Amino acid sequence: MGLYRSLRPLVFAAPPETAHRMAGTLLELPLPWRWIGGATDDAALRTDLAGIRLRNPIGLAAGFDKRCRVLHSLGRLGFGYLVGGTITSKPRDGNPRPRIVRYSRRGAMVNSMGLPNPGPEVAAANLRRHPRTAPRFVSIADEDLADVVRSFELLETHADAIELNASCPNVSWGRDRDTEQHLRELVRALVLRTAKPLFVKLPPFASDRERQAITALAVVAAESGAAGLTCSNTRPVLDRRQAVGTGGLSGRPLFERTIEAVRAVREATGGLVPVNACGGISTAAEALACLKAGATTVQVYTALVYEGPRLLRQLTRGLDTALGSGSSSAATVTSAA
Ligand code: RRO
Repeated sequence: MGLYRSLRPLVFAAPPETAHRMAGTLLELPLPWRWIGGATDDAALRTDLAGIRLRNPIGLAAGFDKRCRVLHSLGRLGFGYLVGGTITSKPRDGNPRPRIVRYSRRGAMVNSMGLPNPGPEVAAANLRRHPRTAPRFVSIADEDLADVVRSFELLETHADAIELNASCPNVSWGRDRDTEQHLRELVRALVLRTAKPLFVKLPPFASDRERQAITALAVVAAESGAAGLTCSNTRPVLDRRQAVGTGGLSGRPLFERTIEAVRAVREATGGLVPVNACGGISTAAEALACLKAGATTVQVYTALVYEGPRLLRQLTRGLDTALGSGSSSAATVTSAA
C-alpha cells in the first residue's frame, strides 16, 4: 500500500475543504514532486491535443487549483497538462459551507463550491510567478459575454489554452436563456481574440433529451471555432449534506456516462475536434477505455483525492504498458478506435 493510502484515514478525518487546503499548502512547498508522483515518461505516451504537445494524455481537471497557485508542483507530479480555475471576472467567495462532501464507499464527492476564486488579476499574477512545468490551461466562466472576455484577456497570455466552462452545476446562469445562441456568441468572441486553442467544457447528460441538447451544444461549439471539448462536468444532484442542498456529483459513479458522452459527442461532431474525457476516471483501464472510445486525453480530479499523487504513476504506467505494446502513441490508439 502506498504512503498516501496509509495516511488517507488521517486526511479523511479532516473536513474535505480543510484537507484540500492542506494539500494546497503542501503543494506550495519545494518537495520532490517528480519523485512523489513517480510518473513514467515514455514516447509511447506522447500525444497532441489541438496542436499542443503533451508528454502524456492525463490532464488535471479544473477545480483542483481554483487559484492557479500550485500548477507548477502539480505539473511536476507528472500530469500531461493542467487546467487551473475556474476563474470569473470578479473575485467570488462561493457558497456557504459545508460545500464539499465525500462519499468514500462510492469513490465519489459532491461539491457546491459556487465558483470561489480570486479573480483574473490574482490568477494571472500566480501564473506569472511560477514556472510552467506542463502545458497550462485556464478555465473561465461568467454569465455575460463582456465578463468572459475580460477574464479571457487577462489570462490568455499566461496560458497555453483556455477552457470555457459552460457547465457549472452550482450557478443558475443559462437556465433561462437560449444556451446554444449564447455559447455561439461566447465561442466566436473568444476565438477572434486568440490563436491559442479554446476548449469548451460541457455538462453531462442523463436522459435522451439531455443527450440531444448537449450534443447540439457540442456541435455549436465546434462549428463556432472551439478547438476541443471536455466531456463532462459534474452531475447536478440533491444533497442534504450541502449547506445549499444541491451540488455536483463527481467520481466513480460518473464513469460509464463519461464513455457514453465521449462517443456521443465524437459522433455528433463527426470527429471535427478532439475530446477530453472527464468524469470518474481512476484507473489506467478506464483511461484506456476513454481513449478507445475516441477521447484524445482524460482529465482527473476526484481520483487524485482518493488515490493521492501516486495516481500519476498508476495511470502512466498502465497506459504505457497498454500503448507501448502494439501502438506507437496515444494518438494512434485514439484514431484507430
Ligand atoms: O465551483 C463550483 O461550484 C464548480 C464548478 Br465552477 C464546476 O464547473 N463544477 C463543479 O462541480 N463545481
